[in-house]
Amino acid sequence: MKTQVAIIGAGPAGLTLGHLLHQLGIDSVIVETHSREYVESRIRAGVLEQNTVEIFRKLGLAQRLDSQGIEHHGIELRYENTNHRIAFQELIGRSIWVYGQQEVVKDLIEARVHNGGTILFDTKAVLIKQIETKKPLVECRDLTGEFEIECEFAVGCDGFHGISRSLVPAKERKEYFHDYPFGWVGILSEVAPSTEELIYASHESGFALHSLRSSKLSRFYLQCPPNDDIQNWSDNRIWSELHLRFQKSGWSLNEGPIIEKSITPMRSYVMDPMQYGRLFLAGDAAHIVPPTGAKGLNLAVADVWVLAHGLGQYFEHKNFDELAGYSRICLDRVWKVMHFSWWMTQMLHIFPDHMDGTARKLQIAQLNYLTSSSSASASLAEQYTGLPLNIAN
Ligand code: RFL
Ligand code: PHB
Repeated sequence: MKTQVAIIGAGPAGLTLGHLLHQLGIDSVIVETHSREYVESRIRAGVLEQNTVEIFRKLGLAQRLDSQGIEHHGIELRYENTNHRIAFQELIGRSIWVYGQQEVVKDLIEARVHNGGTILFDTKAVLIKQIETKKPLVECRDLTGEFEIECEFAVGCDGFHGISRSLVPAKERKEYFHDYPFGWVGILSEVAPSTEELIYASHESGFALHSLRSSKLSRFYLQCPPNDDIQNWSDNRIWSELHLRFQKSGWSLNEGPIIEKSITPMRSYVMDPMQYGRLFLAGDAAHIVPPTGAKGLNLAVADVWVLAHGLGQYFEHKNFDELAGYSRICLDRVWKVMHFSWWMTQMLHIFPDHMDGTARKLQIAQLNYLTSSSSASASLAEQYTGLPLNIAN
């Protein structure tokens, strides 16, 4: 098999890249180790930045997003039994959209199939060879056996547990790991949301987040100890912690059947550079951030936006300059987003060494400043709704 760009992974990064390249007339093949059903049902992100929505609209991929996604003009910060709204539209004139990652993935796959683009499901990339040459080879395995994809560029969009990153020689890369001393219990419940906007709650018992997927489906997260077991979280315990952490007089939380629950570790990772030879990395394959800033999917889309532009320049004008700047341009954004995600996380969670009381007082002071200063609120709004997208710097 032969193509211009071989893409490993049919998550948001790989699928969006496939569409961006298609629009530029560049041929690509996407290989995905799981089945279509599996990738379409994986419950993950829920918040899209305005930039991400605009890219999907430009690609003609936003019909369902525009009819079923919910535009939000702000978020609520809740602490000490009080609600404080950060009004994105009033502060900076921008919004976010609540639309589940699996819906994004469904839309992108459907449009790819409709455009006649190739996605090989149930096909694992086992090795990418010759990345230092002009003809990389992706070695794949499916149910029938092994085969190779000959390409001009290989792009690792294979997530945090993929193979691509490890193919960059250790001496050529620097890695930045951070583990946070807690995780998140995430649940999906068949119940009408008790709020119109997302609520980020900081409580002495730990962080909690009220998100949603539709008028009938609510999504919640609760801070839990690191390496906790989901067996420790009965439905009763989950609801009682949610009531406690969101408590505010005059407000009540609707309960309903819990249809999914799992635990996510909280950590961050960055690999620098995000390219080696003719192998490029995008999305979670190159970096992950704690989900408190709702940034992972959006960062993946921002990466491939830059990459597609560089590949466009290369295939149209044989100009390698933009591709050569890929890593530098992306990492500038990645570190700003890492900082935002860390900042939201440290402000809202209870850390195990917060026992002396000073750290909590400092958190409350930080929250009081943020919610009373329009400059500080605008800074949060600017980062949450998405920093401008640069394709060159
Ligand atoms: P993905 O989505 O992990 O996709 C990678 C794909 O590659 C496939 N793969 C392979 N295919 C072939 N051969 C191989 N050898 C392969 N190895 C792997 C995998 O099967 C998979 O299909 O990475 P991508 O595309 O970079 O997208 C990243 C996002 O999925 C991720 O950043 C977000 O889900 C993070 N995230 C959030 N991001 C947001 O922007 N907004 C949010 O509100 C938000 N909330 C979240 C989140 C992540 C969470 N968890 C579960 C970590 C909430 C949570 C709880
Ligand atoms: C979600 O709806 O899944 C979600 C929302 C906001 C976050 C993280 C996850 O910060």
